[in-house]
Parts: sequence; C-alpha cells; structure tokens
Amino acid sequence: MMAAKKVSKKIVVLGDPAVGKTSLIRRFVINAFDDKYLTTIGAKIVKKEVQLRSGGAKPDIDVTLMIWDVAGQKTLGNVKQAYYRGSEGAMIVCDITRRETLLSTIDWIKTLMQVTGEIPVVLLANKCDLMDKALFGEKEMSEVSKKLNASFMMTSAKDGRNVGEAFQNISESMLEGMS
Ligand code: G3D
Ligand code: MG
Repeated sequence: MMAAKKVSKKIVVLGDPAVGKTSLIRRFVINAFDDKYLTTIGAKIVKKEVQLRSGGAKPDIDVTLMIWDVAGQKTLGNVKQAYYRGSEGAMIVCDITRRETLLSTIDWIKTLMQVTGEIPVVLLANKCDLMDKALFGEKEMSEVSKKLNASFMMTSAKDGRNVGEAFQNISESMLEGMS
C-alpha cells in the first residue's frame, strides 16, 4: 500500500454579507485551528483535512485545507489583498433568497483573480432549505458558473446538504493532475 501524500492548501470563502459563509465553514469544520480573529488582515482561519482517494493506481492525498473566512461584514471594497494572496482555490457563496448575491459572485471572482490569477472556484447557492423563498435556482447557477468557468453546488449550512461535498469538490479541483 502506498503512503498518502500530504499537502496543504489555502482556500478563501467569499460572497456578500450574510450569505452563510461562516455557517458553511462551521458546519464543515470540527477542529478550530485559530479561533481568534487576525485583526491586522481581518480574517479568521480554520483548518480541516480532506482525504482524496485515488482508487489504488496512485497514492491517496491528504489535503489540509486552510480555510480563510472574512471577519465581520466585509464587502468587496474593503477586503484586503492579504486575504486573497496565496489562495489556491475559492468558494464563492450566494444566497438563493437574494438575487443580487448571485450577481455579486462575478465581482468577487474578478477581484480575487486580480491577485491570485486563475484558480479553481466552486460557486455555492446556499440556503437551499428555504426553497419556498428561492429567487433563483440551478438554471441561473448553471449559466453564471459556465460564464465563470467554475462548478456549482446547491448547499444548506442549516441542514448540511452538499457541504462536505463542496469542500471535497474544491479540493479535487485544486489537486487535479497531481499524482
Ligand atoms: P456570512 O458569514 O456570509 O456573513 P453567516 O453569513 O454564516 O453569518 O449567516 C448569516 C445568516 O444566515 C445567519 O442567520 C445564519 O444562521 C443564516 N444562514 C446561513 N446559512 C444558512 C442556510 O443554509 N439556511 C438558512 N435557513 N439560514 C442560513 P442570523 O439570523 O443568525 O443572522
Ligand atoms: Mg461570516
């Protein structure tokens, strides 16, 4: 049996205030790495390991995700560049009950990639437990994600659906091609 490779990757979680970024991270992460806000850069960082199983032909990969969450109500304009720097993947979150949060995803990605260049992105349509209040759905997500060359998933931090899958998805995208 081959030993698993170990890698560490920084990902950022972005999106308009109150879309559910912190709730998604909290749902996913059990182990708080640094619970204090790093006030100089205005971020909170937690880590969690994801295992990528190769199916035997190649070694498995243990990915330690360093997940960066903006502290407080950060809007696009006041997220500092230090937050984006060194990110190798991103989750961009919107809220299915607020259409403007979907349009914002485009700006979040553009601003991010001005710092990082092209990196893997997964778009998350969060609060899918609130289907009766939904103002957009998979069709719109599919259109936007195609435009942005990203994948998308429908999540709920409340009931947990697709949350683990979303972090698995971004991990796989970042490590595509690595053996
Ligand atoms: P943010 O980190 O993007 O700013 P938060 O967002 O994680 O702080 O969440 C903002 C609000 O949305 C919170 O409600 C939170 O409970 C709620 N929320 C987050 N994810 C979901 C979800 O999947 N479903 C539902 N129904 N609510 C969600 P409060 O009331 O505490 O402000
Ligand atoms: Mg938050």
